[in-house]
Amino acid sequence: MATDPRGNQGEVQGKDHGENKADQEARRDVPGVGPYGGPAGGWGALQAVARTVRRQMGAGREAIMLLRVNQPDGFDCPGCAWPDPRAASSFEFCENGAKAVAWEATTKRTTPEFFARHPVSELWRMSDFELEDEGRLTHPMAYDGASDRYVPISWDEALSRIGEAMRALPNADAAEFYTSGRASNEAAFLFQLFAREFGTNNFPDCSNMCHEATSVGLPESLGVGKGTVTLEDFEHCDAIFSFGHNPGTNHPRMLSTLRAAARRGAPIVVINPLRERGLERFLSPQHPVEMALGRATEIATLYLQPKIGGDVAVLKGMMKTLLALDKAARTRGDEPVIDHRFIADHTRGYEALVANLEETRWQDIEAVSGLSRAEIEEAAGIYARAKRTILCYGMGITQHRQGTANVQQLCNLLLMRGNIGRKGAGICPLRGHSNVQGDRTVGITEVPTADFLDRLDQVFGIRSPRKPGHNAVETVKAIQRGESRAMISLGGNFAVAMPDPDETYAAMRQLDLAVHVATKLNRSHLLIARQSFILPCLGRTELDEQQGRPQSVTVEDSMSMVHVSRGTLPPASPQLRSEPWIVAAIAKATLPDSRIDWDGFVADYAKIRDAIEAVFADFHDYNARVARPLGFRLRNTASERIWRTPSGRAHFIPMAGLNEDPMTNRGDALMLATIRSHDQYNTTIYGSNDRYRGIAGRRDVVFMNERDLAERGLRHGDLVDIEAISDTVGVPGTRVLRGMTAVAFAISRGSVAAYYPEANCLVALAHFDPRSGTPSYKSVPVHVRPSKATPGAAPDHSRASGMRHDQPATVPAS
Ligand SMILES: Nc1nc2c(c(=O)[nH]1)N[C@H]1C(S)=C(S)[C@@H](COP(=O)(O)OP(=O)(O)OC[C@H]3O[C@@H](n4cnc5c(=O)[nH]c(N)nc54)[C@H](O)[C@@H]3O)O[C@H]1N2
Ligand SMILES: Nc1nc2c(c(=O)[nH]1)N[C@H]1C(S)=C(S)[C@@H](COP(=O)(O)OP(=O)(O)OC[C@H]3O[C@@H](n4cnc5c(=O)[nH]c(N)nc54)[C@H](O)[C@@H]3O)O[C@H]1N2
Ligand SMILES: [Mo]
Repeated sequence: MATDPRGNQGEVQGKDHGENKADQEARRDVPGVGPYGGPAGGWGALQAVARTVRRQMGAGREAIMLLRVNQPDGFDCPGCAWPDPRAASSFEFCENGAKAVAWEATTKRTTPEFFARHPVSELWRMSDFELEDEGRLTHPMAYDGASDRYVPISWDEALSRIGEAMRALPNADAAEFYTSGRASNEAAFLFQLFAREFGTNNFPDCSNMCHEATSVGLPESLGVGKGTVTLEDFEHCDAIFSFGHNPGTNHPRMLSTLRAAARRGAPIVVINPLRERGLERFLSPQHPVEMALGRATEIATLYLQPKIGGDVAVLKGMMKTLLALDKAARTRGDEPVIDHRFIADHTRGYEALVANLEETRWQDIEAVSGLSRAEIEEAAGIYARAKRTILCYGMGITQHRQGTANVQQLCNLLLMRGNIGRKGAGICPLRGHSNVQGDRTVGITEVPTADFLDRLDQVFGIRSPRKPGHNAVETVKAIQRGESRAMISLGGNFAVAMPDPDETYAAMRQLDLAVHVATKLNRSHLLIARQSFILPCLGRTELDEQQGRPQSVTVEDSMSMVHVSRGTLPPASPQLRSEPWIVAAIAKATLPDSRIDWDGFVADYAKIRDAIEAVFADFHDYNARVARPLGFRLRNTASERIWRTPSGRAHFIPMAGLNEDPMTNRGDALMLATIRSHDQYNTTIYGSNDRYRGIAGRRDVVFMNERDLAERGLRHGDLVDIEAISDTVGVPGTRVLRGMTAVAFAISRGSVAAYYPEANCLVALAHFDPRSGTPSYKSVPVHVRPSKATPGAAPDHSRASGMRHDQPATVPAS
């Protein structure tokens, strides 16, 4: 579709910002909503950091600390999994990385006195923002039913009660071990070792809600479950394609890489239903001259806005174009457009793909994608001319009912021109949490391979269970059925991150035991089980000393680089323990006859790395290699054109039809994507601005195309209700989000977007990709109607969370 340029002009209209004149005439004044005119980055980014830092830490501490982010001798940024540049000689400025660090290193504290003042029923009414904004947890706490409060408990007593409750479970599979992707390799390895010695493979983890479609899709296509490119490849590529991710907000350091590519003239093609500022223009705070002159770099050469869920149609259209271009080239006697040599030598399934493409009609491609054939051919032309292409993607690809198939169509496109396994080319899934990839590598998976379990058993003399465990959705189901009775969470905010709070919250309240290893208080901790514990842990930024010696941990970024992270700040409280310490302590309390030397591991984390190396061959010389300034890269066979698939070749895997969600495209339904604002980290809400989308001081908005509004008799600024169309996802029940404000936005026809986690109440638990279990957070069929909510009614935190709407913005608009 042709895009509405609104959102590209003028300034954000916040409390103290005027609105651009033309816009004022074009539409009415909606508080906290206005176009954003600047590029991504720039002075606004610096100001936003300064404010967050001041609010969380006062002044002083931050400078030294921020300088240590992503430095060889500092801690790994908890912000995202984008890799560090090779020459990490100077601090790479990143607004959202700085916010993440400031949020953890805050001087605010959630103390036992705070818990004494507020019963859980009262905490429940606080917003997610307010809960975490109390600051760092300081003491182990246990829930006391008589007073409806969390009360302080000693580590010894907490551990002994947890151990006892774990041993009282009817069987090992009644326990769930949740991991959020911040845990280090060391903590995660001990966690999976404990669970497997205990006897289960129940590892729901944040990856199940995130890149699971990648972890399932890529191995079938390429024989590895990870991206194939390195940062260096970006210096050599001739084109970059970006599908369904928003780096300006979620991987801000990637903008420097995109900027460099754009400056050397490499075309960047964006496929995204929303106009995202970071993909359009970027003003680098790293470059003083650029900043002083306000000279932003244009990022996207071609920005296509398909309908939500239209990517397969776009990809098939591009591949169809390649077939036609190839035919034409060969008729002319020119160099072929398709790499037939590569296909013959390295792949399987090409004929089936061609047949599938030939039977796909352009009129269907246009209808499903919402793009014209000419637009898709333009994108395909750029791809056909580039010798080396990198394709990047995020949640806009994975979080659909056919997320896995979606990922595989990306591989098909790349394989057609041999764009895997050579310099300057490859696939680049943008991972979420800073160590989500590493956690997987060291064994956090509900479907472990037999080889890995054999090796684990051999090294530790244990007998790991062979039965596959639960992923995140299966965990909720198992709890609902009463089969799972306990959950230990290594970080995260499981219940708020999952779909359908009505179902998920109720399930969590049925547990016998809930243990939360956490840095900050969140809503999951308030879903009280028969016994509930909060165990406060050290964060990345903090010094971790064991037996008087400072310890470091290791993490793996999105490009398989493993490196050291060492905290430097004094711990937020003397009662904090490290994650490896806590995991080992729970293991000892649960398994008195354990065969594992937990104390030895905790005394020296290098021993944990030795154990990881003993189990995984790819970690050879782990301690030595990780000691190098930038660490080392784990082997990625696909990037060497070694295909670890059953056939020993890369596979073209066609998908039937074009619809990423065959059950849900219906009549006048709109398709809703739940997305992140610029002021949040998943369920952690830093503030209520979404600067690049022109939103200030609120989160209760739904982004809509102007014509979709008009068709429904709605206007920009109207109060609306969003109702999920339940029968199409095969689940009964009503899911409504009331009292949202409709915002006219540069989003494709038929598509709407609202913020996660507020909109999670619209996502049915049963609506997920059956191949990977990834919830369809990005394709919820909905109706949008005039609201039945009472204007000014208090927001309902029993389901929707986030910022209180009547509360002033934490951070004023910038
Ligand atoms: N500051 C910050 N950084 C983060 C996070 C954070 O919350 N805050 N979260 C971290 C985590 S865990 C993750 S997984 C990543 C997430 O990073 P992203 O993958 O960027 O995540 P989302 O904000 O969910 O948005 C995805 C993008 O997909 C687009 N989209 C929606 N539906 C479709 C579709 O059908 N097709 C296409 N092509 N695009 C679509 C949306 O418009 C949006 O631009 O970021 C990580 N980094
Ligand atoms: N609707 C919708 N839902 C989604 C998504 C979406 O796009 N739309 N995205 C999904 C994705 S991609 C993901 S990854 C999940 C995220 O799901 P999670 O990873 O479970 O959620 P987070 O919000 O990252 O977790 C925040 C909490 O982690 C704890 N924490 C922070 N740092 C540390 C630490 O160092 N150690 C420990 N132990 N705890 C710590 C704090 O207590 C904080 O409250 O959400 C998913 N849910
Ligand atoms: Mo994620």
